[in-house]
Amino acid sequence: MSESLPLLCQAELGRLAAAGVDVPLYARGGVSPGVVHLGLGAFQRAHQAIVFDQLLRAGDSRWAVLAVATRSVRLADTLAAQDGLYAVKLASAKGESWRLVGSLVQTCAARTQARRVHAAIANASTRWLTLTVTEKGYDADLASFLIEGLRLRHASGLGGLTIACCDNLSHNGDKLKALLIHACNHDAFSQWLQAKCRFPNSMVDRIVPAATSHCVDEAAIALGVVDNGALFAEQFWEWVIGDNFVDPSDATQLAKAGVTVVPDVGPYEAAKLRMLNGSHSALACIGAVMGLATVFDAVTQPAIRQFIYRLMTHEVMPNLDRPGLGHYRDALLERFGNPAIEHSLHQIATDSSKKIGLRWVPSILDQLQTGGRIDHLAFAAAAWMRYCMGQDDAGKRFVINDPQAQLLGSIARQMPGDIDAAIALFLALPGVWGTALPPMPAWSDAVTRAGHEILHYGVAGALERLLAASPAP
Ligand code: CS2
Repeated sequence: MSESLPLLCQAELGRLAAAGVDVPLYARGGVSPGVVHLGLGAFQRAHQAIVFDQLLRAGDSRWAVLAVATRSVRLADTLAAQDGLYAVKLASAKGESWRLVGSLVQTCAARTQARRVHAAIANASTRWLTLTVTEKGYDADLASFLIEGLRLRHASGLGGLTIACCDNLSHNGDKLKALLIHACNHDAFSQWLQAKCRFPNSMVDRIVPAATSHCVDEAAIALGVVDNGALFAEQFWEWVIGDNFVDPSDATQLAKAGVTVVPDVGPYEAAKLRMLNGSHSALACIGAVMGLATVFDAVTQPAIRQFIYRLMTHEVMPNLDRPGLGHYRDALLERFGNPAIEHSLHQIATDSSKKIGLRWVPSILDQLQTGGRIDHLAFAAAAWMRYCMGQDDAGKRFVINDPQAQLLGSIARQMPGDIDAAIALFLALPGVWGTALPPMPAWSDAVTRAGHEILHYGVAGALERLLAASPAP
């Protein structure tokens, strides 16, 4: 069917608008981007790009984006063929709506067009540099790539940039700043970087599954165009950012578009990483070993839902400051249960070795320090180790996507033979638990116990036993 439909592009917008579709009507051609964004993933396109689209719709043309794909050249080309346009289907319990996003006025790929990106960073119209390159993306290569563009900017005598990390890292702006400063010599450029650029910390939130052909098919039906960049996302979104901008008036502009600008992002970021992302990682490992496919499939299992509820209530919330945590927890469970969002458990389990230290370890440490419960955190950790065996409880194999996949797989395969030794090896991996988690018998005993249960009874059986053993709710 879609073969006979036109490709989504600027020339189609008038017709779509006339048909009642929510489209961007601001001038897009020839606009000089004010934002250079690295990481053209689904998340940025359904989150930050929509905020900037909102600002552009309100008449502030400074938020047009040059979006740079850091991995796939193809996606940059796909979007360029559509004049940077794509549609997002936003779904909540109340219903669904489509929105066409126009803020990506240019797209390119870092791999093939590095000079273009560096020139854009050094362009007078550029005010912001934003990043979504995933947890594992913050390495020396990224630092030298950014520094090359920033050096050009400095050499041109231009002002600094607001450089915003929008990945799920704690103190993400501070970390990015430290990475860049560490990578340069102590010269005039590094002084400029420290004095003239700003690195706000931020908490970003919207559940956005990776794009599938399903999105393209639905967009064709709903909009009557071929949109090879179409996405699904939940209606809910949050962006809380530290009030730390090169241009202080950006705070007011962002607030107008629904962004929460605060002096200290800390409580929001900790709550989001530990409650949402921490639960996600637990759901992913437990659910995938049970042979389930999506977050919806997992959280609609009463035992898993109960587990996540208890994990958050007894082992995560006691250490957080964000106001209204009970409500936040209940809203999260509702978001996870959104039937319109097919969020793959294996997608979330991807790169777990880089996520656990941010999502579980702070709660583990706080609970150990206060003598609180850790049995659900330990169960999640043991489920991750079991996940690394690369097969579910019915024997179906799956691939481990992780920078340490080989090592993790080789340790996990020792579990059936010598579970205690394998768990000790997992717990000794410094890159996973960070230096923050010193060897602690209470923790290793709890994980080892959970590991024995999981191997002996299967994840579902072990979960029932855990729930039966601990007081309700
Ligand atoms: C998820 C996140 O893939 C993952 O690891 O936990 O992408 C999550 O969906 C977002 O952070 C929600 O804001």
